[in-house]
Amino acid sequence: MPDTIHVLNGPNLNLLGTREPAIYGAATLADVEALCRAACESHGLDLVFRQTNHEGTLVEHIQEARGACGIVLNAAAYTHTSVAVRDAIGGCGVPTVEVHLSNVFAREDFRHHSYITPVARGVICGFGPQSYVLGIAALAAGRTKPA
Ligand code: CA2
Repeated sequence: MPDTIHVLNGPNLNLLGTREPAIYGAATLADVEALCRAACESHGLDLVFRQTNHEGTLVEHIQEARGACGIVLNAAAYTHTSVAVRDAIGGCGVPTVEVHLSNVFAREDFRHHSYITPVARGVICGFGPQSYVLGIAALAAGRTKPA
């Protein structure tokens, strides 16, 4: 468990690669998972990769990551709305990198505010699926080595 990264995805990300390719690219969520799996393998880490369209389920996925070495979180629209997701991250004690496929700061004003950022270790956005790979690398680099 301490050598596991949880990559958690929020609403509508199951549709990746099927619509809005100009914003989100052509990769599917399965493609993103494959990239994350390869990145974790290269760092000697196990991967749990999950997606949900439901806020409460995302909170449960965060709670279930307790004891992991890190969370890479794309909370999608809940980034901009959810105190519950923020509280779950703040309370779980797992270093979390907030990621976004798109550059949220180059988009609508309502995407400039994140409830997650204040409780995240850092934020990576705008690099498509590579945002996830960079998030995994950041967590692997900051990992406490076992004694
Ligand atoms: O850029 C990101 O990764 C976002 O987290 C994606 C969210 C958006 O609400 C955030 O502001 C930024 C939206 C995910 C919806 O993904 C879709 C993918 C294909 C088709 C429709 C939606």
